[in-house]
Amino acid sequence: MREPAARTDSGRVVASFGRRHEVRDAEGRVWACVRRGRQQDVACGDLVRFAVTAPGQGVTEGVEARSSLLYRSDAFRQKVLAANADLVVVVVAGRPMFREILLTRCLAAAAAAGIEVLIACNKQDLAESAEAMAQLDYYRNLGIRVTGLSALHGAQALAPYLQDHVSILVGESGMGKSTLINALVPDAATRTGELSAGSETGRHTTTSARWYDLPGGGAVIDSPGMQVFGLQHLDLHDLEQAFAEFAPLAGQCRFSDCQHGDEPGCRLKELAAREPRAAQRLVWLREIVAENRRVAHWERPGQG
Ligand SMILES: Nc1nc2c(ncn2[C@@H]2O[C@H](COP(=O)(O)OP(=O)(O)OP(=O)(O)O)[C@@H](O)[C@H]2O)c(=O)[nH]1
Ligand SMILES: [Mg+2]
Ligand SMILES: [Zn+2]
Repeated sequence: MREPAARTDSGRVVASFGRRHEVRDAEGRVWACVRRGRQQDVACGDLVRFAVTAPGQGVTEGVEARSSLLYRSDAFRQKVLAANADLVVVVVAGRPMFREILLTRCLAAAAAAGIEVLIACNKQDLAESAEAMAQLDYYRNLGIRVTGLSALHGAQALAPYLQDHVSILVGESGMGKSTLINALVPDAATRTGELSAGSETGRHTTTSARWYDLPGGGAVIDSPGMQVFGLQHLDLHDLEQAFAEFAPLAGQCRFSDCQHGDEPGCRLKELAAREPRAAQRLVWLREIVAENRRVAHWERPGQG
């Protein structure tokens, strides 16, 4: 008699925590899975195949080809944020005031991953949001969509952007990503209430990415707030293309290998001389390049 084949199943990764992840199968059952040893990273949003090892448990054997992959990377490791998303919503706010350098890095990561972006300026009920919205005019003029809303008073303003998309909310801690999820997804509240590791602070900081189906169609992924956003996987050419004001100028400097530093005839510096915000963003772009020079060659993760 032959051994019965080991049972395998497939599903969507709805939460990921390092080597462990939760996979939801076609019947809606959730499996606690672990990836094999040195296998590639598994991201929230991935479609995976897994071998059943025990009731409710499995080992992930393979990841289906991804339509997109958003990740950040530093000198030591890459961190996959979400797979198969087609919209990155960068959540900012006026209190605490968002840091523009992180917004810039989030936008660059999304552009490099080929994913549409939306900037959601939350906490419009607070007076400080006027200053935040004013700062965002520059991005609006670059053609990036910006919307203001207050998660505490409902997230309806966001719903039309999210409908039928797979979106990921990213941004600094405390901007209101999880509060937005709670406003958008009726039964989410119980699950966003996890306390942070330093739970004596009583703050409900999100510690892992999690997928939520939207009642009207589509899904939205909550993600942990970030302090830093490494872009070691992007080279100068990628970055030129990922900064909307510089992309049209790329390749037009006098020297074809221009680093946009002290070289004469630099088109990016010419723009920076006219536009202070572009000057600031060019400094940030060059900082990323300098960071990347300090580390060895970085392997890009595959698209699946
Ligand atoms: N006034 C005001 N406060 C808000 C609004 N949205 C969220 N907050 C508050 O901002 C704080 C942080 O909200 P969270 O939703 O936990 O922020 P987060 O972006 O998920 O933070 P991390 O999980 O740490 O990344 C909470 O105290 C919320 O009540 C808003 O629209 N207006
Ligand atoms: Mg959160
Ligand atoms: Zn140049």
